[in-house]
Amino acid sequence: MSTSDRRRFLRRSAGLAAATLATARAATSAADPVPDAVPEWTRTPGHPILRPPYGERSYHETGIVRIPIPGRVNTMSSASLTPLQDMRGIVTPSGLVFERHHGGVPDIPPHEHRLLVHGLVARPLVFGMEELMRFPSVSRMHFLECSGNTAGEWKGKGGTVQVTHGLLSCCEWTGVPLAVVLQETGIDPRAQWLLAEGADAAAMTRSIPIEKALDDAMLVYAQNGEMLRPEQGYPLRLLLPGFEGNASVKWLRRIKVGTAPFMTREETSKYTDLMPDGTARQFTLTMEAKSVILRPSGGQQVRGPGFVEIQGVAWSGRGRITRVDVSVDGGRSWRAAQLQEPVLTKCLTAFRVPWQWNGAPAVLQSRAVDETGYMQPTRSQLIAARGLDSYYHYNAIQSWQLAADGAVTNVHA
Ligand SMILES: Nc1nc2c(c(=O)[nH]1)N[C@H]1C(S)=C(S)[C@@H](COP(=O)(O)O)O[C@H]1N2
Ligand SMILES: [Mo]
Repeated sequence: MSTSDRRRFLRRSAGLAAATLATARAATSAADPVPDAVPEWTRTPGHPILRPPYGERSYHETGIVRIPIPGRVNTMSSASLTPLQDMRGIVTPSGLVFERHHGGVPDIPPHEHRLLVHGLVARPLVFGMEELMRFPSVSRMHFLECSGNTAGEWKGKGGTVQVTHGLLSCCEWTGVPLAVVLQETGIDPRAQWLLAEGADAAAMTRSIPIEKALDDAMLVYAQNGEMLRPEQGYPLRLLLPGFEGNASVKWLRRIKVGTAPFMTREETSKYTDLMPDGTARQFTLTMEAKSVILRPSGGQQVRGPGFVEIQGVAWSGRGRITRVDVSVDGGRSWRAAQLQEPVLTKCLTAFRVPWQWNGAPAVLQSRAVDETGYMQPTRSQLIAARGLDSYYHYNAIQSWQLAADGAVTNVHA
């Protein structure tokens, strides 16, 4: 076909497409004529491949971004929040995974990175990245939640689900089971706790129970199909599925095996929970079951009565989610939500409930149940048990109020 032939052909098929579309449109709305059914982007060839060679999302979607925790901008101990209100499915795109770092993100050349494993081991060993990547590997989907997630809800109220619950992500993580590496060094029968230390300026150090180290702890070098992002611990991080995010030490440089917890700064002052009787709990490492409705959620606008699919996510550090209930009347009555497969252990589980909104004000809630039978508490149950003086591990039922005009706001119900 010559160029002019092809043009003629395109013009003819354009006319055909216009006729077809016009019929389709007329069938739904006679008052909505189609001015030109073949738009510009159909009449001209699109971009060739490899522009750019590392792909980007549509520029129409670039408003979906991490945001700093309000009031904590540009400090070295900073955090950014996952835009949960725009999450579809359970995988957090790597560029939207929340960040929490206490001493900034270090720039580590992978070939210079080392992991030392020492203490109560038969053979203290130093590993480079190439050596670690030669071990048998494993890939698993797990959520990661900062234990400070939702802490603002104890006494205050965040506006959007990004602000209230955004210290949460879910990725496919690839690496070596920590147990495999410990088999290589050998561990002394007296070993009870491990120290994990980061190579960042914060030198983050946490104590890990030996049971966890030998169970599902991973030395992770890849995330969502590619090497870790710098802010997620490149080139190597610890991942402790279901544990508070803080213990998943990033930029991991050292593991020391010992007999007792190492009582680091993070576990004597920071990551403890002050109880109503004035004592403080230490090593509350497991993240309890929790859920939140992402749509409709705070700051969103429901456009008029009619069909609304209530969508959210649930997770538990103790295993699989077995049930999520949804209420549209502030917890007076509940309906079981549909759980989206796959339902994986220590992983986000997406849920949904179809709902016909009649336009009357409503309070939307979700509550998660995990395979241990644990049910996510109401806000008043949580406060009755914990008081109002602790900061971490807030996992109460979240309430979103839908007003008659469709506006959604955060309320404490
Ligand atoms: N070395 C090091 N590891 C760290 C931290 C840090 O500041 N330094 N922050 C911790 C905290 S508090 C959390 S919640 C998680 C966050 O992981 P992410 O930034 O990959 O989301 O990393 C943990 N690991
Ligand atoms: Mo954290």
